[in-house]
Amino acid sequence: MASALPRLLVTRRLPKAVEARLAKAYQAQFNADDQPMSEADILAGAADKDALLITPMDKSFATGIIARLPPSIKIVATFSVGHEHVDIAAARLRNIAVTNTPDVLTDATADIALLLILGAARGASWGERMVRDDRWTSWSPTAPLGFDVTGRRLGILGMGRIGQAVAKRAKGFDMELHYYNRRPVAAELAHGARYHKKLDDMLPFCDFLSINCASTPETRGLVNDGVIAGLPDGAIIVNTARGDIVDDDALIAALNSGKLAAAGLDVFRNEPRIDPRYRGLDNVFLLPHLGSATRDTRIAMGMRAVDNLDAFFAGRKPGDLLT
Ligand code: 8YV
Repeated sequence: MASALPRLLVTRRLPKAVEARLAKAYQAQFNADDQPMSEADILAGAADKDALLITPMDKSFATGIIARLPPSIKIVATFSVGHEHVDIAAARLRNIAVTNTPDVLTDATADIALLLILGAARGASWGERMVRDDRWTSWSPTAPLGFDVTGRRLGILGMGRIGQAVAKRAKGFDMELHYYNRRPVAAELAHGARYHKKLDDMLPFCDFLSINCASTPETRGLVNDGVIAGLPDGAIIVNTARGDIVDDDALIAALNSGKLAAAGLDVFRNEPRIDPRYRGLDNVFLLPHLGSATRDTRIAMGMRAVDNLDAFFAGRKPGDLLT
């Protein structure tokens, strides 16, 4: 007799505990070798399924696959807070529910923003390479030198959950905090940060600019030549949000000219095939999209995605419904 469990395609390997829970409650097809699935693979796997559990690397959900999904698909759960890779309007048209995984990765991602601030300012990348490559020949009072973090000014672009968690941490470094957001947040969530109604108004106050907004049509390419020009000379930009919010040409030119002292980047346009020019720069601290990459956080993200699926198939509204 056919199982009555909902049929689910999972496009990437997930933490063991998450797959174990899915295996009990779903007729789940897992991606055993964890190779990213092509659009054709996903369509083939979706053919007899009720649900899909995807990740931000499944970019075809923003570029037309939703219209071609079989009618059996009722819900797409993404293992991420970001959902720029899912065409929500197309899902609505097909009456397909879409969910994400907010909250559970806020702290881990904010921790990485602080790591980028410290790493970019203090030269963690060149320092580490100097030690590894055996190029550390003597201690010197004058070189190599980085920049202070404590007591300096931080501008937060996007004061959602992660931006707020960055502010909370930066307060511990006695930073003077500023933020730009479409709307001001409640005072207790701002951690003393001063609100700027316009991004341009905040820029002169940013010794550091932390990008924490979602990638949307409005924010793509937002950090461009003009925005960088508005920052104080020697400012530092860090990005834990999405690579496409930054104009790579503008950022790289400013890092080369010295307009910006440094940058810390955890996310990139077209990652993992990043703009190769970043690799040649000494004043960048680069990480491979580690924002949520802790064992506990990835389990929590998976469990959150399963909670959403469970709610949906139990006839309840999923907690993180986007449609
Ligand atoms: C993860 C992220 O790398 O949640 C997001 O939007 O960018 C990161 O937490 C990603 O979700 C892994 O699937």
